[in-house]
Formats: sequence, structure tokens, C-alpha cells
Amino acid sequence: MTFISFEGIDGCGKTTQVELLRSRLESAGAIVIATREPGGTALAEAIRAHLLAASEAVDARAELLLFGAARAQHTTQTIRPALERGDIVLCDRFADSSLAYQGGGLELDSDFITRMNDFATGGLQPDITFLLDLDAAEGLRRRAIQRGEGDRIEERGLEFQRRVREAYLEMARAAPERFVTLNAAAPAKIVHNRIVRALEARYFFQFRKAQKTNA
Ligand code: Z5A
Repeated sequence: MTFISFEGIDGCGKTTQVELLRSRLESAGAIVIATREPGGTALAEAIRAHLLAASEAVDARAELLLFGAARAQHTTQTIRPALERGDIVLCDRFADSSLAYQGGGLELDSDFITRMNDFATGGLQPDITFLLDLDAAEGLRRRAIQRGEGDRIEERGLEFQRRVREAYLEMARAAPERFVTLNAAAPAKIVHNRIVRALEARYFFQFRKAQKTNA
């Protein structure tokens, strides 16, 4: 079973790294499911659309519970079946995002969020989590270049993003056996190579052939 999650503040490069790793793994012959949170099923994608573009003020507890609902559906419908088939699952955000954003950013009770996550996932945890650590201002700058206008959560601003980053760093310090923290300010190719090396060191994936091809 191999469940790999990618975490970090907005604009840290998760999506870029998921795609690079997917392509690397597939060229080495693996069957890979790349998915995301909130999302990964029709219902969870619908929740995502409401969460990121709600036209009314969203209560913080309602927001947390909607992320939890999307996670429960995603875990049951997409992630667990893929892991049971023996596929490698790459997930762009998972339960840690609620602890970082709704816990660290919105300052909701992190013990409750942990219980909600356990309830939503049935206790499923990634085997390894790559934390792409980036300065909050740089993350917002990248997102502004990319899309021009931010979504509802991005618009919470710099101080919010800083609290989110700190919450991630604290989680990574508390669980070094699961988290690999990488400097996301490095060029994308270098970050990717560090991810591949960390996976080789922990899982002995057969990347060598693909690495030679792509070098
Ligand atoms: N959220 C939450 O609050 N609670 C939860 O429980 C969950 C989520 C699950 C949507 O997530 C929102 O939901 C998010 C957290 C909240 N907050 N917001 N908004 P999302 O993952 O879909 O949104 P995001 O964090 O903003 O991700 P993103 O837009 O997909 O960005 P990214 O994946 O981190 O980065 P990227 O798209 O790969 O790259 C961003 C830009 O930087 C792009 O132009 C790249 O070309 C560039 N880039 C990438 N890597 C590099 C490097 N290494 N150097 C320079 N430039 C780079």
C-alpha cells in the first residue's frame, strides 16, 4: 500500500509535483491515481466548488465540516479502493490541510479536527507526506501570477497563510516518521528530484530506469 500526500500553503507547487511524480512513476511502470482534496469524486468536487466560491459568508465550523464530508466521500470512493487494488495514490492535500487551515489558520480546536479526520478517514493516514515549505508572501505571489484573482480561502491574506505555514511546520516536527519537509523555493525539477530520492530511500521504488531516461 502506498499513499503519498502533498501539503503546503497556497501556491507552494503541490500540483506541479504531483504531476511530475505521476509521470515519473508511470514511466517506471506503476499504476498511479492522482487525486486531490477537496475533490476526487463527483460529490466531493461539488463540495469543493461551493467551498471555494461561496457567495455568502461561510461559518468556520460549517467550512471545517464540509471539508470533512468531502474527505469521507473521497476516502471511501476513491482512495481506499485504489489502495486495495495495489495502485499508488498521490493526493494533493489530505487531512493535514484541515489541521493547518482550519486549525492553524482559523484557530478552530485541533483536537476536534483530529477526531473529525479520524472519523472521515476511518484512521487512514498517508504513508509519507511531502510538505512543500514556502514563504507565505512567495506563495501568494506565485498564485497571483498564475490566476490573477484568488478564491475565497486565498483571499484571507498573508497573516492567515503564515499561521497555516507554522501549523504545517509544527505537524512535521511532531511526526518526522511521516513528513518530509522540502524547500519549495527551489526550482521544480530540484524539488522533484528530492522527492524521488526520499521515496527511493524509504520505499526502494524502482525509479532508476526512469531517472536515466529523464536525466
Ligand atoms: N483547504 C482547506 O482549507 N482545508 C482542507 O481541509 C483542504 C483544503 C483539503 C484549495 O486547495 C483550498 O482549499 C486551499 C486550501 C483549502 N486554499 N486555497 N485557496 P488547492 O490545493 O486546490 O489550492 P491551492 O493550495 O491554492 O493549490 P494550487 O492552486 O493547486 O497551488 P499548488 O498546487 O500549491 O501550486 P502549483 O499549481 O503547482 O503552482 C503554483 C504556481 O507556482 C504555478 O504557476 C507554478 O508554475 C509555479 N511553481 C510551481 N513550482 C514552482 C517552483 N518550484 N518554483 C517556482 N514556481 C513554481
